[in-house]
Amino acid sequence: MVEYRKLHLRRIQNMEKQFKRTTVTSALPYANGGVHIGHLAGVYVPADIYVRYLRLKGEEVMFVGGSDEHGVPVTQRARKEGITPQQVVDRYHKMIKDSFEEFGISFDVYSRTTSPTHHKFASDFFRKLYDDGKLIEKTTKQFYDEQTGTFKTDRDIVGECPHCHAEANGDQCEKCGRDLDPTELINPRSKESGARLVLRDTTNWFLPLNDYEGWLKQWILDGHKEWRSNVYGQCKSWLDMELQPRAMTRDLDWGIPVPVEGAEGKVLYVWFDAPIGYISNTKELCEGNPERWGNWQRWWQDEDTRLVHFIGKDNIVFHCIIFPVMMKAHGGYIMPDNVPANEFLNLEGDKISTSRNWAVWLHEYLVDFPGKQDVLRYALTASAPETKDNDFTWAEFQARNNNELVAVYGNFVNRALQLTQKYYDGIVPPCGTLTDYDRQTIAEFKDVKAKVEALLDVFKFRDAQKEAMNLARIGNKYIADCEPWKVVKTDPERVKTVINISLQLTANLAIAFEPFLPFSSKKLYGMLNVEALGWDNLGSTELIKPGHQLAKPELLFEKIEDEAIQKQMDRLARIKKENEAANYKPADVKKEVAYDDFEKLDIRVGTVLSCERVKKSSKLLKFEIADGMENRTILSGIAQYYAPEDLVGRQVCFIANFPPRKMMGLESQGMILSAVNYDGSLSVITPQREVKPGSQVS
Ligand code: B3M
Ligand code: ZN
Repeated sequence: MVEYRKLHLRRIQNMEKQFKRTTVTSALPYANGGVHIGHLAGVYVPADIYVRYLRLKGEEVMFVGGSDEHGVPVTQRARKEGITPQQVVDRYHKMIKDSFEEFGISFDVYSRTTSPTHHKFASDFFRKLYDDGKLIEKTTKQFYDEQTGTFKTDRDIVGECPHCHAEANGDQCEKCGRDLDPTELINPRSKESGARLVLRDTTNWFLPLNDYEGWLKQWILDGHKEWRSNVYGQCKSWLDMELQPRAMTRDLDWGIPVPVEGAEGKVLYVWFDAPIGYISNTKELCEGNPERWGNWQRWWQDEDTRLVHFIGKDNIVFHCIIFPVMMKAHGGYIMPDNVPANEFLNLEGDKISTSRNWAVWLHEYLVDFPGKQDVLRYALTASAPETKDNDFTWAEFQARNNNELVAVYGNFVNRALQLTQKYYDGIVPPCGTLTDYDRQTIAEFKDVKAKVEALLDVFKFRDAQKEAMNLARIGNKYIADCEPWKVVKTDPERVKTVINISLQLTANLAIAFEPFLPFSSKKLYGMLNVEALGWDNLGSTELIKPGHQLAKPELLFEKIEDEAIQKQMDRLARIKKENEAANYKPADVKKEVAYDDFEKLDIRVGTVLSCERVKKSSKLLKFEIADGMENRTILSGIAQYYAPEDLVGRQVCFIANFPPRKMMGLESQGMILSAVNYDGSLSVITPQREVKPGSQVS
């Protein structure tokens, strides 16, 4: 309890100011692919929990989302598929929007940065900075592809890494992990045409971040010490290095045209327009329903509004430094009050990667686990990467479902509802005199509201969800200790009290879990036959009135069987193999040898007369080989890759002039040749046409 009080106090100290409303944004995903569990765990589930929590408390809040539809990743995908960028974003915007809806991510607006409202808004924003002299014009040398007649951005350039000599992108080498500048690459080439690139002069507009350093230091380093340490730390390390002017325009043809005379063929930098998307999407929502939302300025320019950005850690600099400087330079905007960025979620020990398909895609998950949105929400929050990178494993997913949702939450609710059905035909019994134990139990669960709030207020979603689950643990213990199924025979009045308290606890669970597991709470309210209960009721013991008729109980969660998990593991194993095969690079060629040296080896073809496993060895097969002479025995370590009977009658190649060698007490008179596949598996070499046993290989 002490810990929670401390948290709460910290929160209150930070909130010297009382805000009237909250604008919550979550990163706009690039519309060049689907949504995977990494996105959900890192950004959208925590943002949604937070927003649902504020709404439940009756606070005024707007949840803004949308697709980021400009930028190089979109044009790359279009090129790969031979379609236009607009076709790419149309497809993925819909897919992403549908996934969010299905998982209950409750945006008030989900729009897109190709919308006319956004184009105009972002363009005007830029123009104001330009007119006010807040941008600097600079001519720099950029790589140019003479074949396509276009400038290339970092990610559209490949070349040899100057450090490890692997093939690397213009901005980073995946092999050695170093950040690169495209001018460092050896032999820089265009990803699009493969042409060698040349440097050419080009003019762009830069935001002088360095002019805002003092202000940033004061605002963040002095003013926001309460930010998560990963966020604060990243800001500090940026601010400790000297900030540089940063280009806000690009020589590209996909994006919002730069609204300046003579800037034809240039567009706004995607990281300039994307965060403005939060504002233009707000505007779109407000203009669609001004009675409900008021004007957009209320949400972005009113000092009484609190702005919170949910993002992943790779977006920290954009949301804590660049976007705030843009808004500061423009003038009139509020600054983010908090930026609860998460670290990364890995999948089965490996970094999630769209290009390697190493991900669990939401639309695929729903095919395999229909109706189980809350299970994924629960598992992802339980292992949310709040303070460090975390790992999603299917085994843990199954355990979270079976041992927590089913065995704790579901089990308690099911017992409470089933017993009411069995003893009282589903009619809520009255609560009689309380025992000390009842009082103690009630006292325990009365605390939960303060605990969950203290944690949610400081964005500790994992711990907050644990507290909600703890409520179900209290319930399970209570019912198990009270043993109503025994007591019913001796003291039926007592059972009424136990069931009543259990039902009040059940209703409390529906409230406490509502921000986390909205689908399950809805279902539970249905079984309790009540409308959703407000957050303020959390901790109350008078939520379900005696005499109230419950609906028919159903299971809240179902066990997930091993087969379903195995299917997912098989899928990942298949993807891993495909990736290994796709990335296979043959080993370097060995040092040169003279033909004479080759000639010293006597390689021959033989026919397998018999083949069997060597006892006590998992690797060795014993061959009898017809070699045109006296026949010979050869041992070969390929038992993992062949059934012995399949090799009988086949021809193989072997080295005939190795000295005999003892293995496992047997003598081997030569060596059978095999090809080593990319994954280390072996495949014996067979002549393409049958030849006489003993034929030489040359
Ligand atoms: N689309 C990058 C990302 O998805 C970017 C976020 C924009 S938020 C304004 O990681
Ligand atoms: Zn490298």
